[in-house]
Amino acid sequence: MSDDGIDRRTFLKGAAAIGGTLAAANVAAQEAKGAPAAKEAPAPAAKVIARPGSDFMVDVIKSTGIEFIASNPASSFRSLHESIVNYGGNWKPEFLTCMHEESSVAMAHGYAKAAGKPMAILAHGSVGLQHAAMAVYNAWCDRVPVVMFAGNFMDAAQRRPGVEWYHCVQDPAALLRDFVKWDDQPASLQHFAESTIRAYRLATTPPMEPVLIVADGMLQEHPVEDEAKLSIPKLVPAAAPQGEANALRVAAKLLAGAENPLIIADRAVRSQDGLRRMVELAEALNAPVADLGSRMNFPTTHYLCRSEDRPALVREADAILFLEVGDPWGQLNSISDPHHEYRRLAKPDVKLVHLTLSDQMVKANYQDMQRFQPVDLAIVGDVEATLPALVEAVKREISVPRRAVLAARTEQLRAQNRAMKERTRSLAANGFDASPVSTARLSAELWNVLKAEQWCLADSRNVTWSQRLWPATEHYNFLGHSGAAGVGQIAPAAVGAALANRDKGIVTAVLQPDGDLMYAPGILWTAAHHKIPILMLMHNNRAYHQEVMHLQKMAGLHNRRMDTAKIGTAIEAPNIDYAKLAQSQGVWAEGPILNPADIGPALKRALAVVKKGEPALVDVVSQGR
Ligand SMILES: Cc1ncc(C[n+]2csc(CCOP(=O)(O)OP(=O)(O)O)c2C)c(N)n1
Ligand SMILES: [Mg+2]
Repeated sequence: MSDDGIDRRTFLKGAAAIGGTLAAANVAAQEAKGAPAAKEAPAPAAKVIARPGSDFMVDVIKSTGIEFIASNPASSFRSLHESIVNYGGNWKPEFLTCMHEESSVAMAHGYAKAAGKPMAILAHGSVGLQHAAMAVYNAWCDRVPVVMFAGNFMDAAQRRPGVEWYHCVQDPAALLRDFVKWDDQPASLQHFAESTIRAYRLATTPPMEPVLIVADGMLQEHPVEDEAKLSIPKLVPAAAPQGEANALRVAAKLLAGAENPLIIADRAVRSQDGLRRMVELAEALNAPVADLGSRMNFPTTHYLCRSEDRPALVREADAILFLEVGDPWGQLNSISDPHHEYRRLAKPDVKLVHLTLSDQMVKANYQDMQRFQPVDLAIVGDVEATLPALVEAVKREISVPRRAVLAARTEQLRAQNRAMKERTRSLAANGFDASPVSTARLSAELWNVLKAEQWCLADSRNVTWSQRLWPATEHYNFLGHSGAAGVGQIAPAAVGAALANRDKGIVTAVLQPDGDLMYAPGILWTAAHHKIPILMLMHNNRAYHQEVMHLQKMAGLHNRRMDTAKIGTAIEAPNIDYAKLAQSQGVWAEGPILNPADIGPALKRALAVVKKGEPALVDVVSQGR
């Protein structure tokens, strides 16, 4: 520990000459929240730095309004860490202890989708970012903002010998550069201020993406030299890019004149207003909507919601409007697996319009751009920002007689919607009382306890029944999925979402796959420690089930035995006791449950815990997917 080490704050109590008022205000705010009062001052250190650069960094971070900073602690940012908790009063941002850097970033991923604004993470520039990488990639593919800071000592002459060298890196961001929107390694405090504000604005301007700022260790630990010369630029959010007016007019004409128009939405909507505009657009055209589910794009209660009929609708369509669809080619074609046979679903002459920002965010190495799909009209624009003008353009194109023609479709569309729901309900009824428990039963039991609440389901891809069957009308109901299907994201992202929803009275739940939780189960401790009320219902199929299916498929292809498909894919012998895993980390938990009749009562008890503001887990031994 260096001389000016960990105790300087309490020693200086009240004497922090510069910025003292802000510090005092923050401490007062923290004490008002019930935080413990400062302990007795220890003996003074030999040399004191009253205003380290990291205090100024905290001022910069505070100026963005970021409320939380998730981190696994590390010496490359020890000064910044100390400034956050003492100078900043551990309040906006509040330090969240994570047990893995992947958890920090995935938490921030879920938080951003639920909060509609980013939070920060803090990591070692070397080993920390290496751990964080997959979660950053998930956020990148999901177009979600995360503001990342990394510690590093750039000046080799100042590094402590030994471990600090292993933990320093010439260019920390190199590791992530293929999947962050921007990064910088500032050389001065003023540079840090400007780059942090720039990074925040870039991250939150659609297409939203993660950004990384390196906080140099010497800049953090050295005193601020000339405070009067430092300034923090004002953060002004940029207006999102809107599709060009003429192009919207052409699109509107094409859609209004189509006999079988279809809207396919993916990462389209992020607010209730956006959801309302989607309904206006669909109703104006009386066109069915297939929601691919990366966001909550359309109310599932609306008769035009036809997500499950998508292949049939694609086959019939003479015009398709893609709204920020990650994989348009994949909507029009299918490839059989494992034989790789290509089949075109759509008509050869279907007219295609794509409103998207995807062309603005392409890099060469990672292939999240998907197969190239030519379209008749490509419009560069953010869907949410463009919807009002698009709705107006569509309404202008529809004459009174045309409106009557479109209205005549309603009865058939309603009947098709009812038939779709009926099919899904009867599929869900299969094996409803089975043990291990069916995924449809898991979803139904969860709905039973959530239906009286304002609710959010943090992941809606691993088990799809909820999105297919639950009546959802609010933009916060379904948060979509990880983006890149990098496993290990669901649990921490759900905890991040629950943190964002905590003060809004929204109950956050997750159907939690076992394999996903076991990547970094310490997220349970983070939820308990920080009192984050997540309702976790384990989808414990005791397997990496998707991989079981892949092995079976390969065995079928090779005409070989299938009973070996469990080797390397089953998570049994021994079975993991998830209730104990959770309890050992301070989380209320029950299970393992085998009888489906026991799920409902356990979930009721769990909900009571969650409504008290704490996490709860119910472990159910369940079927594949
Ligand atoms: C980081 C990472 N490693 C491996 C995979 C391959 N993979 C895809 S699905 C899956 C199984 C996940 O198991 P679980 O979370 O329990 O979900 P289940 O398939 O059982 O529903 C794995 C390992 C991946 N997608 N990401
Ligand atoms: Mg599993």
